[in-house]
Amino acid sequence: MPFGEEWWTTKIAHELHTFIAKNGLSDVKEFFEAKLDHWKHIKVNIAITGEAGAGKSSFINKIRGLKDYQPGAAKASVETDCTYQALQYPYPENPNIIFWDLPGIGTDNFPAEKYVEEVGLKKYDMYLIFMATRIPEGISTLVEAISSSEKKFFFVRSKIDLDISNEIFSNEPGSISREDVLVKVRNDCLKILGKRIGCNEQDIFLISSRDDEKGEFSGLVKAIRDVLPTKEKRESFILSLGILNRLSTETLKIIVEALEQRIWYVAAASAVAALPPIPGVSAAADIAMIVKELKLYRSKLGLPDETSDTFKMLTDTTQAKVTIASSFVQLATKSAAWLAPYATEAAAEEGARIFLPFIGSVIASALSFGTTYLALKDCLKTMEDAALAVLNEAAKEHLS
Ligand SMILES: Nc1nc2c(ncn2[C@@H]2O[C@H](COP(=O)(O)OP(=O)(O)OP(=O)(O)O)[C@@H](O)[C@H]2O)c(=O)[nH]1
Ligand SMILES: [Mg+2]
Repeated sequence: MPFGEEWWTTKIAHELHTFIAKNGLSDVKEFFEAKLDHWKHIKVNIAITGEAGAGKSSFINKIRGLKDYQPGAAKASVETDCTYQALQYPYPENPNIIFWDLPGIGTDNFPAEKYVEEVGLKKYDMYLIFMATRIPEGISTLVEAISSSEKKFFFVRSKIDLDISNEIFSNEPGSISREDVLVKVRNDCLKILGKRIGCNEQDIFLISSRDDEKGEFSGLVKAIRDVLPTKEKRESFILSLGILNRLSTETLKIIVEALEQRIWYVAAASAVAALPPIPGVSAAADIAMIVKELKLYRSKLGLPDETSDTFKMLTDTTQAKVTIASSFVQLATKSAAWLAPYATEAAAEEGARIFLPFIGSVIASALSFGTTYLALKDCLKTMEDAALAVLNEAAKEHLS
């Protein structure tokens, strides 16, 4: 099914019908355009809590793409309990995504009962409970309170890089791997947490805020996305990720998924306007909207600018991939003729016709819809391949 089908059965289709019933067909384009920008206005509140000194502030800086010493970073320090009140740290790329650096639990300042009362747990979308070398005091009280608010939480065992170095140092060379250490630490956590609060393996993430490769940082990003309560919050969280967090293949895939889900909206918005067909293409398309979306792909996938030092350090093959991927934006800006092959493909697809009864009432041209859809899908794939090639080179560089 080239055009997917899931979309029409979701609540968006229902919303669209309601919108048309109320406003008629003339503003349908605005409906889709508003959907495309909606994620920028959605608030996501993520609470970071747990053991004092476990690495909460460092994680907040890491996920926001900031170094501990940079302006706006959360204060990270070897002194324990350096966070005394709930402080908010918005994403640099979207101030609506806020990480709340809560005080460490179980210190003299914050015994568990007082803690739950003071931090006001209900206002957050989900919780990360940090621990380092021990299970935080008062954890059962905290978990009970979070569970009763029907929100999701994960345990985060940070500083896994230190465990890996320590185990490698204490064992015969080559006898213990990163994976062995992860299994060992996870089992240790499970033994204590499982007994105390009935926690499962998939609720625990072992991370390093120093070194992505050593822990499960991208797995945690994906898990946070999956437990956010609405599709809008999930989209907003992923599309707002800082540049540093695009530096893993797993995270890149998650971002591509979020971008793919937008293609229906762009294709529909581009096709409802009843624009005159582009000469030589036979279909119509809203070029300004397509260019805007292609620019979003380029920035969200972190494709390096061709004048940047990063680009100059790439191999010829990867440079060529990045150049082709980036050229879509210029191509689309200069002339719409590049859409012609997609229009031919769309005309040959049965998929668009299946949706004609619905499309016919809303969209001026199913052919325009199919053309934009296939063009964006292809461009996104090419940009993803280029971004992966850049990542692979960066990984090789890191290892050498
Ligand atoms: N090696 C390593 N050190 C870390 C990691 N995360 C944090 N640290 C260090 O651990 C110390 C405490 O980290 P913080 O981020 O301040 O811990 P916190 O949980 O915010 O502490 P409080 O706010 O006092 O509760 C700092 O020296 C950090 O640099 C990690 O993943 N790996
Ligand atoms: Mg802190």
